[in-house]
Amino acid sequence: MIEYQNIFTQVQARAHPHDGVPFSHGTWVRSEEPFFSYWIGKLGNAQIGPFYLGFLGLASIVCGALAFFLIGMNYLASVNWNPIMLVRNLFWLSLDPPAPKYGLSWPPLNDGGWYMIVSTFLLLSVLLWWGRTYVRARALGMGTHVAWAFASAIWLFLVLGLFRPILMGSWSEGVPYGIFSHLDWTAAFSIRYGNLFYNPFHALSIVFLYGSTLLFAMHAATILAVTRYGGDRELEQITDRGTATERAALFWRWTMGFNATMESIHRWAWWFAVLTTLTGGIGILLTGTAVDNWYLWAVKHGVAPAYVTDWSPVADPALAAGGVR
Ligand code: 07D
Repeated sequence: MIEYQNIFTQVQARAHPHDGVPFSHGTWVRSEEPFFSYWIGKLGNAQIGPFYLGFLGLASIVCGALAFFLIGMNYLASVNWNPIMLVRNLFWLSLDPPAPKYGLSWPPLNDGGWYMIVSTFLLLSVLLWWGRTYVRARALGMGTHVAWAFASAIWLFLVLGLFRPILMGSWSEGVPYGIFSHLDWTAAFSIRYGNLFYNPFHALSIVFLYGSTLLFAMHAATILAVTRYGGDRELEQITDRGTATERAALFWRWTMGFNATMESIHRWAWWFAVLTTLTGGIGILLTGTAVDNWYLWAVKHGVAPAYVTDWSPVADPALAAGGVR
């Protein structure tokens, strides 16, 4: 029994490679002979292939690779085409959006034009991959839950790079493509708009992000704890429930007073994950468009206390030069 435990399963059950369920309406066919990898089997299913890459997948990979390549070439150009400097400065290099003076017009190539081209390919790549998740799910006769969860992440991605810049009237509002530069952008964005912690949608997004990790840990731990009763064999748990599910449910009834069901736990997980980026996107869309300073917004609405200037040693940021009232 002890040998049959994942995630480090010692015994790998091997049968003939499985081609997968038949499907009719694919653009192309599944290709390549499937093979087994012992090490991949340590993490999940040991079988690799056969592969399916339809038009959407291939077009997405081409667009994504182009974006990646163009970012790399811009990095190289910025270090005078010196590959050593590319590696040494990799984390500091950045492909930046155009300057504010260009507004929503198309900037010259070396002044944000490459950024716009890369953004276009990146957007195409992400949207095409979304199409692939939708179409493949349909071809398998599945629901499209994965596609809609992915759409929630794409919503935040679009707010950051497309919708908000348009509402602000400038492509310069976009996020730079660089390791440290995007971190700096994030910190500067928070400070510019009066500390993002006071943005209630940022707070909600964190609730769902942290909530997702908590739910994921609880669900994963519960199922692993009942694998000895077959709890991880989902099919059997539905057709012949045995004692694993009941134990798992009872455990939470005893410790928490409430239990999710085998189905509802996945709905909880789906909603928590989806709401992270859904609420996040709303928060970013409101920033700079409807609200210019989240701290002052919070004071105005009684969420945060105002600075009491007669005894507080801290200067009221609203009174600082450039402070927005
Ligand atoms: C970013 C969007 C989907 C991505 C997609 C991917 C490719 C790549 C690559 C070809 C993740 C497309 C791209 C496939 C292709 C190549 C090369 C999803 C994304 C589709 N925050 N904060 C959040 C916390 C602070 C700030 C969310 C915590 C500070 C800003 C989340 C803390 C400041 C923004 C969160 C904290 C600040 C956020 C992100 C603590 C300054 C956002 C959720 C403990 C640092 C974003 C509303 C997510 C947002 C966001 C957490 C602090 C700034 C909940 C825990 C105060 C500007 N923050 N944050 O899933 O939605 O992202 O805000 O301090 O824009 Mg924050």
